[in-house]
Amino acid sequence: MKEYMSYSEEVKHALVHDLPIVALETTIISHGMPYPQNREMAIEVEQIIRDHGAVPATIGFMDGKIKVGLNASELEEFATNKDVAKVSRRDIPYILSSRKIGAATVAATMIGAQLAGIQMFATGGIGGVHREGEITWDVSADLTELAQTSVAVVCAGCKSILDIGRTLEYLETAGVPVVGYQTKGFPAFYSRESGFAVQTSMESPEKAAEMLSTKWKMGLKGGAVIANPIPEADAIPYEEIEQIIVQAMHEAYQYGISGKQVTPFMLAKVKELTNGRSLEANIALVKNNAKLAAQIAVALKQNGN
Ligand code: PSU
Ligand code: MN
Repeated sequence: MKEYMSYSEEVKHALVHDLPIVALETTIISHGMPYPQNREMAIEVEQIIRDHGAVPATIGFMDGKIKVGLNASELEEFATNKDVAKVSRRDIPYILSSRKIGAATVAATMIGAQLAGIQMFATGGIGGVHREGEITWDVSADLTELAQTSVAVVCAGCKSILDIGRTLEYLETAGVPVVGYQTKGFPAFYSRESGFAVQTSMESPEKAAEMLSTKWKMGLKGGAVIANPIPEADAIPYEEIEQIIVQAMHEAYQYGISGKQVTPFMLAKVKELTNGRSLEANIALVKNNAKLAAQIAVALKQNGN
């Protein structure tokens, strides 16, 4: 396995000295946002993690390696290269053996993080059960990954382009804790509320770290979702974004978009229909999640994890 891993100097140093580390995904950079906002977001998010006492490890696939920690030119490559594949669990063997460039989804980032010994991961939103998933069977591999890989994901819930109720049902069946950070409701990415409740609510990073460390000490494998609502000032009201999402879904259907193209198509469409406001909200919530993930990572190390 070691032959497939490659670490940045910063991450190598952190691993040797047992410092808190927060993993970050590359799909959000290559397929989730346009250039140059994607590169700026990636750089700023890494800095927020450092400012809160942890070390960032942005994960992607390049030259037959899982890169854990990217340098500036590698990051630029993920932000600009149009041929970056979107890599989830099933795509990892091919992307490594073909030595192509691939962006890691939540699922693939969790795999890379676990292989590197990283327990915390910050992103925007997780994938889930798509609307009409009972017909299309479009259920993100992020969910099966959360069931088996022991990495906690801090996110702003998931978008209502997904069927949030069924996504939460799936996570319950799979035994994945879903924790609301200072909230009793599961957030819907652009909006602070989805109308669905979380299983449990935590008031501090320390409490969240305690729960995670208990889970893993018990030998209960798998991840957890730490759902952190978008800051009030950046939120878009649910009803407003809902209409736009429905319109974007109609267009996706008309164009025959399917499979792994669905999420990137929807993200770009929603941005267009909100005149860029959705992108601003997206950037704000990722930053907010990076801060919380760093705080939990620090607390986990203080608990001896
Ligand atoms: N949701 C977002 N932004 C994203 C993604 C999801 O709000 O960028 C990305 C993540 O990388 C996630 C992936 O893991 O899309 C899920 O894709 P799919 O539904 O094809 O599994
Ligand atoms: Mn899918």
